Formats: sequence, structure tokens, C-alpha cells
Amino acid sequence: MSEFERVMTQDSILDRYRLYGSPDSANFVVRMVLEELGEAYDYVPVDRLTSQQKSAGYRQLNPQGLIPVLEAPGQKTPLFETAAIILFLCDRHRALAPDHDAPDRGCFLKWLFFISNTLHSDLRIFFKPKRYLPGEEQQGPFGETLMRRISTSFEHLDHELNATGGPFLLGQHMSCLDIYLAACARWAQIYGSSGRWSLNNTPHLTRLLEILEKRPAIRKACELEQIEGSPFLKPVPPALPGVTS
Ligand SMILES: N[C@@H](CCC(=O)N[C@@H](CS)C(=O)NCC(=O)O)C(=O)O
Repeated sequence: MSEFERVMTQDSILDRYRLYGSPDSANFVVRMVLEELGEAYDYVPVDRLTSQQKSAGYRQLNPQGLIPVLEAPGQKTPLFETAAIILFLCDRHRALAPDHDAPDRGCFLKWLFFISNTLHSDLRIFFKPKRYLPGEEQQGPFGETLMRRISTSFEHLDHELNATGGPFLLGQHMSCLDIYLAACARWAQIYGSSGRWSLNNTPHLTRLLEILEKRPAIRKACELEQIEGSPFLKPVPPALPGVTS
């Protein structure tokens, strides 16, 4: 019995976080945040090759059948949506996000929603165009349009990194925004873009990625996700079935 099946069939008491994911999927963002926070968690691998995320049991955790899900002690229901999960964690542990009454709270929230609603969302559509456009003939131009939108989003973020003086989106203070952005920059370089997006036009983002790559918690998260080498500056997909399916 796999870990996934075991967890699905037992009714255990949750005494620490439980993260459901698949290598290099959006759970990577949550994992990096958990590692940076130093919080204990169990990891439940979800096999994307056999579409375990679409099973009835998993849909009870997330009706969309999407990864990641986080179960959190003290919460009535499982959490889904990457941005909601990391915001919840950072607020709960009072780290990697400004306090509610801090002067950069508004700035933090606007970029968090931008990364989630615009950048990550466009990337998702870019990776799976068939879900949105059934006809083959329109997929080329559609992909070009999306790639332009994605490039522009990275340029907005690069501009913000410059405007704040960096090296982080909130200036001197690292937050979960930087982590979420780094994962998006990784995926944009390797999944489906065939080199169409690179770090060439985003020097401030490149500097941020250099810093993040060296952090022990990020390195540990990469190792656990089976991500080898330079995860953000010279990314390669993990050599695993089901990662991009
Ligand atoms: N908006 C969601 C998107 C999550 C998402 O796209 N998950 C992907 C993995 S990165 C997934 O579960 N794909 C499997 C599928 O679409 O069936 C979030 O931020 O959590």
C-alpha cells in the first residue's frame, strides 16, 4: 500500500502539518516555505502519472483535484491554493510576511495576489493549452500571447525588485513572495517554453534567484523534491515520470 493509499484509508489525528504533492509541482512552493519556517510536516506523495489527484478520496481534500493540499492542525478543513496556504503559514508563524499592521502589508498582499492570479495562472494555462483551446491550429498563437503576458509579468516583478532596492520584493526583508516567484521563474524556463523565456531581461530577478539558491532551507526543499543542480538559474526537470503530465 502506498503512503497516499494509507493516508486516504486511515482516520488519524493530525498532530503536525501534512503536505500532499508531487515532485516539482506547486507543493514545491509550500515545501520551501515550510523548510524556511523550520516547521515539521509529513509529506504524502500523490502520483500524477496515475492521476491520484483526481481520485474521489483526494477530491475530498481539494474538489478541483489539484496539488497541493495542506492539512493543518487546528483547522476545520484542508487548505488548497498555493497562495492561501503560504499566507496561512506565514501569518500563523509570524515569519516571511509583514504583520497585518506593518506599512508593507499592502505591498505584500498585492504582489502575492499578482503572482498567484496572474503569473502562476498564466503559466498553468501555458503548460496545458489543450484544456482551454481544443483546436490544434489556435494553440501556437495562443501560446505566443501567453508567453508575452508571462514575460511582461516577470518584467513588472523585476522592476519592483529594482524599485525596492532589493534584493527581495520587500527590499531587505525576504518573504514568501520571493519563494513563490522563484518557483514560477523555474517552471517558466523548463516546462513548455523551449527556451522562449529566460532570465536575460530580468537582472534583479536573477540576483534574487542567486541568493535564494544558496539558502540551506531552499537547498533542502530541492533535495526533497528531487530537484538537482541549480534550481532557478539553470533549472532542469526532475527525471521522474508524471512530473509534467
Ligand atoms: N491555483 C492552484 C494551481 C495548482 C496547480 O496547478 N497544480 C498542478 C500541479 S503544479 C496540478 O495539480 N496539476 C494536476 C492536474 O491539473 O490534474 C494553486 O495555486 O494551488
